[in-house]
Amino acid sequence: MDGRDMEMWEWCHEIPKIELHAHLNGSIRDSTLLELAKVLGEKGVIVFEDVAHVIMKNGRSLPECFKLFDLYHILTTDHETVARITKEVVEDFAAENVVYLELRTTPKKNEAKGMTKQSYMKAVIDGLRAVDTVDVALANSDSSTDYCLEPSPINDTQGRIKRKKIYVRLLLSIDRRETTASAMETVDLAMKLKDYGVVGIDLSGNPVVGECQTFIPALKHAKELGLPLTLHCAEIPNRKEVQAMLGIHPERIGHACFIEEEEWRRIKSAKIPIEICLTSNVRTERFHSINDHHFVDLYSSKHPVVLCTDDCGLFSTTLSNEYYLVASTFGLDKGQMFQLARSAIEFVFADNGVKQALRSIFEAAESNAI
Ligand code: 6MZ
Repeated sequence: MDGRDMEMWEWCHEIPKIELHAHLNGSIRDSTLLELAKVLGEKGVIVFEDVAHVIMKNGRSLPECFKLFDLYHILTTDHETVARITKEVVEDFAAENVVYLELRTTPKKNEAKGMTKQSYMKAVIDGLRAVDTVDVALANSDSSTDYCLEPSPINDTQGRIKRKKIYVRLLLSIDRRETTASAMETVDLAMKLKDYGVVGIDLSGNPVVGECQTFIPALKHAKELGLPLTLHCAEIPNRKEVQAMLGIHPERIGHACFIEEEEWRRIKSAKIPIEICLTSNVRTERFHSINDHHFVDLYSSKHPVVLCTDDCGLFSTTLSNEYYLVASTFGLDKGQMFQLARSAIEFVFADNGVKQALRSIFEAAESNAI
């Protein structure tokens, strides 16, 4: 990296950013995964050396990723660990100046650990409350207004940053492997947890598994309840599924790697924002290189897009890195990059009060950044 690249790299780290597509279990620190694997290795549940090798491997196909998630879920199946990884993931995003994080996770049942979908989510919320290196603005369970656990201002009177602050909201994921009844349970749980910062529903999971008729009823149920939807769409070619998904009018879609012309027309006329996950798509071989990614066409045609990490642990990336990749690959200047980061405010699922707060954060940062 030469001096100019380094300067851009640092700039991408410094600017405020919004993360809208991050899976909790895909965002765990490698060091934490290794530590958890070591404990399970000592208990004889897994063979540590085999697992460590898989965790540290660089570059994975899409099927390998889903095998790895099954392994991650073995490592993270108790309430204490779920709370710990949530806390760490939020702290890591805040450390790179993510000011709003919509974190998604699949509520899980595990009878052996006394875990229900609801107790899993309680552990996630406990993890958010345990964050202490930065201020976390969560939804207040007593009223619809935000509260900050330690309400210190972002800037002191001289405008210097005192303590970082991050708004966090949650999306509950439905895994494509689930039954309709289980998916419905997740939607009902999301409604129940609205006062705790749950703002919508995600559909994710291995795209080669499952049939859309199993999860579509639950997504329609979410829509009827007024919960916004973001769907993993066209990670592999599957026209029938893409059409079914567009039929329920999702508020956002993720990936959109294999979309036919006709469906693009529908997406573009409805202006559905696309969550762009560059590193994830290239690592899982959806595209040969970043240069071939559809980001550039969407950006050029002014279609709403937001840069995201997907699984920053699994793919060894950060949101700052995703911004740097766009600037260095497609030659966007600082003004364009800042505007790209700021435009994501309009696609968040949080309420207008949060959007307004985010607008102020970007406005305050603009004069220093450009
Ligand atoms: C589809 C993905 C994904 O929910 O246990 N997930 N689903 N495509 C992807 N692209 C690579 N990355 C992650 O986080 C892990 C789960 O998120 C979904 C998978 O269902 C995975 O098991 P949580 O916190």
